[in-house]
Formats: sequence, C-alpha cells, structure tokens
Amino acid sequence: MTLPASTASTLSYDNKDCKYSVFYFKFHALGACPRALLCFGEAQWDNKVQDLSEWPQIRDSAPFGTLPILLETDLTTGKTIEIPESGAIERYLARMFGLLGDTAREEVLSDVFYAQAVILDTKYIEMLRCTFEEIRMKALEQFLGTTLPNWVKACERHLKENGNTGHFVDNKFTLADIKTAVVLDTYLALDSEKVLNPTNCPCLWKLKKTVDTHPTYAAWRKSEQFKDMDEVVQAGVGALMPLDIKKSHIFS
Ligand SMILES: N[C@@H](CCC(=O)N[C@@H](CS)C(=O)NCC(=O)O)C(=O)O
Repeated sequence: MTLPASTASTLSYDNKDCKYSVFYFKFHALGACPRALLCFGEAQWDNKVQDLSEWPQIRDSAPFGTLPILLETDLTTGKTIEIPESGAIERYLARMFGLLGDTAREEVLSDVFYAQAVILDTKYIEMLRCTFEEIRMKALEQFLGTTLPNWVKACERHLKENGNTGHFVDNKFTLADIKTAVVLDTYLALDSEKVLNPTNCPCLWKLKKTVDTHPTYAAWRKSEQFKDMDEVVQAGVGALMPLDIKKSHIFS
C-alpha cells in the first residue's frame, strides 16, 4: 500500500482533479461496489481487468496478494495512491464523493446499513460459495429461508421509518444505499422471488430502483463491459447453484 507520507493533505477530501483505475477480475463481486461508487461520483475512471491466468505471476506485487486495488492519480501533480481492501476503497470513495452523510448521525446510519450489507454478503460467500458440493443446496435453502429474510426485515423496518424515500439516510444517497443495491444483484439472481418482491419488501425495492436508475450508474450497468461480467458470473456461479443473472436487471 503506497500512501504518501503526508496523508493529511491527501485525505482532506478537497476537490482534487483525479482519475481512478479499479484493478479486479472479470466479474462483479468485490469490484462491483467501487465501480458503482465511481459512477455516483461522476469520476473519470477505467476498469482494469486482471486476467486470471496471469494472476499467479502478479499476486506478489499486490500489497496483500488480493484484488480489488484502487489506483488514484492526481492529475495536477501526477502523484498516485494505491489502495487495497474493498472496505477501505469503498469508504474512501464514498468520503471523496460526499456519500458518507453530512453529520455524525447520517454517517453512523450509513455505516450501520453498510455493515449489514457487508455481513450478509460475507455469509453468502461462506455459506454458498466456499462450501462443499454436498451441502450447498441445503445451505442455499437456509440462506433463502432464514438469513436473507432476516436481513430484509431489518432493512424494511428502518427504510419504512425513514419514510420510504428510497434511501437509508433521509432523502440522500449514501454508501449504505449503493452497497445494498450492489449485493442485492446476487440475491435477486437466485430463486429468491418469495422474499425479494415488491410486496414483501416495498422499501428495499424502491431503494434498488433509486440506485439502479441513477443515470451514470444505469449506463454502466448497460455497458458491454458490465454485460461481459454478467456472463462470467452466469457461467461460474450458475454452475454451482440455480442462478439467472438477468433477474438482477429489474430496473437497469
Ligand atoms: N479482504 C479483501 C479480500 C479480497 C479477496 O479475497 N479478493 C479475491 C477475489 S474476490 C482475490 O484477490 N483472490 C485472488 C487470490 O487470493 O489469489 C478485500 O475485501 O479486498
């Protein structure tokens, strides 16, 4: 991780003229939220796809041997910052683009529901992806029957209290909205219709629509690059469990 010595000025969230590169593999997973945030920030960015076959030779040059990595280039000074760890990248971009709320109250609300989306996604990966073939279908039943509905219920309760604005925090976009909409893509693609539908979770449905119809993000979701990654996910995850990636494109 190559943060410059004087991080105070680098992290002061002034209006720097920057461009960004997201280094990740050719699928959504942990690359999806950083890419979405760059759309919401109307940033100048590109998607650097790491070929899986070349990854073993490159792994040692990554700070923690993993991707995603965000590269920020200050266009005025030419200085670069390399940031690993998806959570750090997401919070950094959210802060840069004013997506962490404007007060401590707003920030903590965003943090809580951001954390919930991260925890749910970690459970999904542990229960369904990194598991044995023999128990995957049983784990899917438990995820769709208990884990996902519990998360949906908690989100609905808060979103309703917030007036069903399509946001977790008042009437403004925060990291929590964006992370939630991103992780929902995966669950919508599963056989989750009983849980994820406009009658059972009207407020989450509205949040998903509010995020996915943001013009810059909607354009990214319709891009060839995004479609290519959809295909990779369909082939890879679809080989492990029933999945139809088209179902994640309800609104864009
Ligand atoms: N805690 C890290 C985990 C990153 C991670 O495990 N990335 C995986 C892809 S999803 C990876 O780079 N795998 C390649 C490897 O481990 O060699 C983060 O959140 O960024």
